Amino acid sequence: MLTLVGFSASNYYNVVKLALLEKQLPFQERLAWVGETDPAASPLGKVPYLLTDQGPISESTVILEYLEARYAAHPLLPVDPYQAAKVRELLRYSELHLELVARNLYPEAFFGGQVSERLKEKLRPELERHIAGFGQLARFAPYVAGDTFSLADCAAIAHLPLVASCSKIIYGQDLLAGLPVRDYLKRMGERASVQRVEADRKLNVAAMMAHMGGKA
Ligand SMILES: N[C@@H](CCC(=O)N[C@@H](CS)C(=O)NCC(=O)O)C(=O)O
Repeated sequence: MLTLVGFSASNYYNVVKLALLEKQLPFQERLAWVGETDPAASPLGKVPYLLTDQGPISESTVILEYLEARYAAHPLLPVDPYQAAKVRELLRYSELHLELVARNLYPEAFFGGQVSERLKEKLRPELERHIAGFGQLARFAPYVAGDTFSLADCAAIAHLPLVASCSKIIYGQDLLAGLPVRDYLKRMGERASVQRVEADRKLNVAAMMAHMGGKA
């Protein structure tokens, strides 16, 4: 049995959870907050990680690749190598060029901290440029990479809402508003997998705030 370790408020955790649900794989979840992870499984203390019958794997995209290679049913990557590369490209853009840049703003946007004005000013044009690049590649027709649900959707569904809401909070403007992201996310919200992840996320955000409050 596969075990996904981490917490449901984590967008990276949810990328993998969406893939597990979409592939209809049996799995269990084990709650581990940051600071409670197993260093043998995730040396940098990050979530998620996956426990498999052969051992643990950390890093969400590596876990996705493992699941695709190991479990052929309900594929989330096209067979054609070029089309598969285009899916991976979009996945990489949403993770590396959108989420990881926006993540610098999360302390102020979501956790009551502060980010310097200098950093905010530096990040805005970077985010705008990266969003334009992402927009050039994304299809939203109806899925982010085209006509088939793919790994790129697992990433987009988990990451794009955070990029949108944090840019709105920090800059007073949803920097993704020029792309059809809202309609896309609404469409994706009709899927059972997304509904489960979203319900679990909401419950876990409340638990996470209580957990963090307890630590302060
Ligand atoms: N590159 C990692 C990123 C995972 C990540 O940053 N997870 C966050 C929670 S959303 C975390 O564990 N943060 C704690 C830390 O970085 O120490 C992946 O794709 O799995």
